[in-house]
Parts: sequence; C-alpha cells; structure tokens
Amino acid sequence: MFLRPNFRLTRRIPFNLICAVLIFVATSQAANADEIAIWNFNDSDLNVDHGSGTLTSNFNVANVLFAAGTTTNARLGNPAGQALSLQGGTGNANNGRNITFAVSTAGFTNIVVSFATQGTSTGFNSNQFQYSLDGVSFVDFNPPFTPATAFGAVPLVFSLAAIVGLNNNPNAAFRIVFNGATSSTGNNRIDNIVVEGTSAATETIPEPTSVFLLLTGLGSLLELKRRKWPTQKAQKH
Ligand SMILES: [Ca+2]
Ligand SMILES: [Ca+2]
Repeated sequence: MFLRPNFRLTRRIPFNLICAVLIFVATSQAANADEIAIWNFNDSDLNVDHGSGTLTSNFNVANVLFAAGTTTNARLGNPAGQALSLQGGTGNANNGRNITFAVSTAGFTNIVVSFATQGTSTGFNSNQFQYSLDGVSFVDFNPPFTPATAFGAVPLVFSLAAIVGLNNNPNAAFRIVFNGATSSTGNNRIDNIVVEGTSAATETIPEPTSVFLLLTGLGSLLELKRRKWPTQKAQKH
C-alpha cells in the first residue's frame, strides 16, 4: 500500500529546510579566511594584484628583479608567472634592507601572512619577518628564516591571530628584512604574498532569522515523522 502524501506538509518542509540549510552553510563558509591583499608578481611590478595594499622596498632599484615564479600559495587560480627576485647587490649593499607591505586590516581579525620563497646559496639566508601596528615601528615576529633553494610545495605562514593590535587596523604593515647575502647576484625569490583574515562582517554566529528557519525546518520534519507513523500503521492493517 502506498502512503497518501500530505501535500501541505511536503510542500512546506523542503522549502524551510533548504532555506535554513543553505543559509547555515553559507554563514559557516563565510567565516573562513578572506584574502585582503595578494601580490603574485605576474605582471613584474610591485603593485598589488588583488585587493588593496602598497608594497615598497629600500633595495637598490637595480637589484629588484623578476624571475620565474610558483603556484605554491597562489590564490584565485593564478598561474606561477613571475616572482619578485631580490639580489644582494654590489658589496652586498642590500643586506639589512627590506620589502614592506602596508595593508589595512579594517574589518578583519585573525590576520595571517603567507608567501612562497626560495634563495640561492649566496642569497639572503637570514630573513626576519616583522609586523607594525602603526606603519612606522616594526616588531620581529618569529625567529629569522632561511629559505630553501627551491620554492617547494609549502609556503611560509605567519599566523598573527594573537597580535590583537593587527585586527581592524588601517595602519597595519608587514616587513621582511633580508640579511646574509654573500654575493652581488645571490638572490631570493618571493611569490604569492597573501595577507588574509576573518571578515568581521561574517565571523558572527548565524543571524536569528536563519536560526529560526533552521529550527522551523527541523521542527516541521519531526512533525512530519510523528504524523507519518500512525498513517503507516493504519494502512498496514
Ligand atoms: Ca607569480
Ligand atoms: Ca602586480
């Protein structure tokens, strides 16, 4: 015997459930990290490629070059293209110099900076990552790092979630100070610099409306199951 459908319930429940689940899933996904600024260097310049930010350097201009990049840490389907390539320079003049990227984190928390890097044997082998809360004074974060000689599959990741002053900060800035180059053409490549965070607009729990829809949908499902049982039992007899 087939079950006679209750059209009022079956038409209403899927709509409520689908709406609630879609909103819930969308809210959950929106809480993931969002990219604020990305430099992929594929157009061989220091201008930001996605989002907003400003990258500057006090290297000798002749030693700021571009060379083959990587897809490691690439976002938005970006190809490997080019990477920033920084040389030691004549007399290793660029030891102690830096690249600095200023990125407003207004509207974001849990800031994370990541990038792919590699260095030649006479390139910069002691590089210090720093952050700034005011764009002027920079603070060391983590010990200096030594790049591998190839980009590899894993980027360097600096999770700055504990630095609450970087949250929602229009003056946030980040810096890599390069040291240890031992020849003029010794060099380090940097590619796919990503500054990301949790959007303040989406890190909140689901809005009351979506919670209401979810509860309504679940309640309707339970009501349907409760009503089905007597009907099924009745039709078996
Ligand atoms: Ca690239
Ligand atoms: Ca660019």
